[in-house]
Amino acid sequence: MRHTFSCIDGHTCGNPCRVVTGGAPELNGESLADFRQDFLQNHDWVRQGLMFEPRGHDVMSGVILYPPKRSDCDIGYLFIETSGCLPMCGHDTIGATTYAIEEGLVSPHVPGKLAIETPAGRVDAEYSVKEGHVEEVRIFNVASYLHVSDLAVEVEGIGKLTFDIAYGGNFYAIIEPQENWAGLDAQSPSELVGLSQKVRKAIQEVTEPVHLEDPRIKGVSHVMWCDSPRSEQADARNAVFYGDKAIDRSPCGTGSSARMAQLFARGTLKCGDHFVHESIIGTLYNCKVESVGKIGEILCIYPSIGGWSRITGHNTIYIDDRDPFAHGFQL
Ligand code: PYC
Repeated sequence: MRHTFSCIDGHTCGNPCRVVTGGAPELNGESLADFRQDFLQNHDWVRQGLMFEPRGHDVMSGVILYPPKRSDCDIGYLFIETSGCLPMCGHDTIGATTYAIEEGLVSPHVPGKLAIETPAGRVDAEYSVKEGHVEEVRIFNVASYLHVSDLAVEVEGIGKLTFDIAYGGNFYAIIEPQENWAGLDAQSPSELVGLSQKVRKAIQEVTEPVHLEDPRIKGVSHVMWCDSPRSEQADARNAVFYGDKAIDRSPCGTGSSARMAQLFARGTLKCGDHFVHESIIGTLYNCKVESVGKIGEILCIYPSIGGWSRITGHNTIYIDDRDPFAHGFQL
């Protein structure tokens, strides 16, 4: 049997975004968070086939569009990438919103605004259109907070590394330049991948953060390496490691949210402050601490992230059961 998936391919500030508009499985549950569980348990071959080689690659990432389960949302996004299904993904939300609007796949209740159900909760987007194309998207992300600060791990071949953990839709280990890590320019991107694999494993062995409200969201999946900016427009630069071998080419939406939550908790950022984050390839997100709240006793921020995305093509992808690599492979 041959399974056919209609996809729109593109990239957000350099990072790939494959949006699946047709062929996706029907899912069970009362929310996109339930859909994520059903998909992972019963349909994960779809993700593997669309994300892994030979149809995808190590950095591939995307979204499957679903009608929302929440009555206050216009559309639902299920995130797929090489490591699994993220609760939330910033660059994919900017991408899927751009493509869904440009291709007329959704009718927002309020023009210029899209209410999105994600597995991590409701995310809102505002977009501007010029000559039929979406110029920019600003996403209003889920509550983001510092989980813990000043943890340390001993990493073989590197020594002691200190880090904070913050949540911005995924849990991030946030590592700043220090005695045993000189910063982003001290190694090549492929060396950074190798370093990140070791560091994330060491961190996962010592701690497993669990989301304050949804215990299905847990564990440090991403490592954010921080540095000072190269661009005069930026406040900071980062490289986010995700999956097994990926460094985000965009400035990372959920990572920027986590970083702002950390800087807010430290007193470096205040409510209303802007924060421009630069990626490893020099693309920028214009972020802001929109408001402040509490989850239980924990102080959180509501960040927004502004960025752009462009369609690179339409892609009809086949997964043929006779293909020995129907479900892809990873080296
Ligand atoms: O933009 O949130 C993001 C993201 C997560 C992983 C790659 N990009």
